[in-house]
Amino acid sequence: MSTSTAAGSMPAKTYLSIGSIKPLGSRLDVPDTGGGCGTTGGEGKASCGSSGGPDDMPSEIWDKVKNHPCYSEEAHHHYARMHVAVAPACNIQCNYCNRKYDCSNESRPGVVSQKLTPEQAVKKVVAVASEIPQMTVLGVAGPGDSLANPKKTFDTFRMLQEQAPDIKLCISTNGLALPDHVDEICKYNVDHVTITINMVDPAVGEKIYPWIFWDHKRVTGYEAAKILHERQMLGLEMLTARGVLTKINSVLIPGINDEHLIEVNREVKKRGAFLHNIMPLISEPEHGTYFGLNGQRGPTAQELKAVQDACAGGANLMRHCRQCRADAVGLLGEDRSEEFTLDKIEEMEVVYDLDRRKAYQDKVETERQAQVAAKAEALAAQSELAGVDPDMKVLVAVATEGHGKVNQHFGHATEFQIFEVSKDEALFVGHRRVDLYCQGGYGEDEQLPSIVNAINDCHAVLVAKIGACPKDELKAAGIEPVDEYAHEFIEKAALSWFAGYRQRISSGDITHNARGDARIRQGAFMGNTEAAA
Ligand code: CLF
Ligand code: SF4
Repeated sequence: MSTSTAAGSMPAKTYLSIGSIKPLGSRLDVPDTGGGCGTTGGEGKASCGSSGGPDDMPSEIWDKVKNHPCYSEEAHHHYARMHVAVAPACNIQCNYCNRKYDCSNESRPGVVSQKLTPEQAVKKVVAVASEIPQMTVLGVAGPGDSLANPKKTFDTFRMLQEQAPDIKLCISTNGLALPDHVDEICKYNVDHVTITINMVDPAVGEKIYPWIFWDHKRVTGYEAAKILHERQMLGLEMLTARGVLTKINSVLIPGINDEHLIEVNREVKKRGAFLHNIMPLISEPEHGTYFGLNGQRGPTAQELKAVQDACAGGANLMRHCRQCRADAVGLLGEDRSEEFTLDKIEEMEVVYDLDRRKAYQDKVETERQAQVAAKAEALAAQSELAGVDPDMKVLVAVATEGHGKVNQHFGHATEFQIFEVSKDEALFVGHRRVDLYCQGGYGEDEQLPSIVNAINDCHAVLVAKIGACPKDELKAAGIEPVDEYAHEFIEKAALSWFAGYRQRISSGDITHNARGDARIRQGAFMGNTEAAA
């Protein structure tokens, strides 16, 4: 691990702390020129890229995003993605990355189980696609940088296109080599490219990147950050000009680029980015990263949300990212990679049946339409109530295992989805990882405080079922456990609960109190543990 003197130096420019960011609801004054929704998505929507539907954007864009779980929040409840770890090398060093772990651009810090050759990767993708018909996207996202390994990345895409033409191709890159590969990206019909952009000012960048490998030599400090910045902007502009959808990932590093990310949002929107995904820094000391070893902390849930909210009105925001492993398989909140090791694939009978995949996806679309209709119905039922602030917004946590429904037992949840509910909207705003409460049939009371910490900013938790003991403890912590909407669509359930909550306030049964902050859990999420199985 390289250590950077630059990372400890004072900034040339000082940015405000997260605490001084504009409050919820304030909007950026962004120019009308340039991309984002203006050229590639729904005009002027704060989050149309991530949560919008066909009415928000041109049909050709909707066709590209409607079943991509990262580019459409709605899709992520129904469709899966997979990554193949064919790109081990990297051409830069980030202070939040340890080479032993997955690329932090796109990954939780957890070792990749198996690095793959392109041939092995294609075999794995076809096997997964035959087992999981809702798997619609293949991404190359590390464990290094996809474009620092261009031959392996593009060989994989070329072979896959021949064998499974219906699967969308996606890459994630730090952007340094991007301008050199735009032609190939277009040649292989890669419709979705993620660029990790943490700064648009090299003075900020030199605190994040100790070095880059450029023009056959190592470049350090301000000069390195300047080159990286210029290449990222050029690559983004080239992709926009060629009609490729781009998503910008930014790692929020408190005290280094927090308020600066608002400027990043503004600049990438100007250059046509479709989505901006602001992710929390993960920096546990045991990961061995420069930041982790030097006490750089990640943001709290409120700090992350404050920056995301301050960017509303700029480039469309993605808030449902799970910071996946470079070999992740499944829906965004789950990881089924263990089911598809090379050994297991050898024993599987693989039948790639395009018609079966299509039939399954048609069923998913029907379910999705029902979800949209249920939300519209619940919104129509909201009304003004005497004595209740019409602008009231609260957060609710939801236990779900997919299909857009409240369909998971409290004790089986390894994450809760967080929705911000008002009388006008039920908006997905994030997720919180938690330790399993139910350990092999009995409740683990020691886990409860950490679960409460993770959803401490929520007024209610919606679950399919919950035992008496956690119910009492949640109530004592001021979080209302709700199981009466089991197996209903999430937004409808959240809005129905909220209508009742407002009714209780209006009738004087309860008083509305603000909630506290919540902790974003650091570290690797390993999917289903033995206890869950
Ligand atoms: Fe993978 Fe990334 Fe493509 Fe998605 S992930 S390469 S765009 S298919 Fe998605 Fe995972 Fe977040 Fe990435 S949830 S880390 S944004
Ligand atoms: Fe690590 Fe990815 Fe940064 Fe490379 S680009 S140093 S692999 S986080």
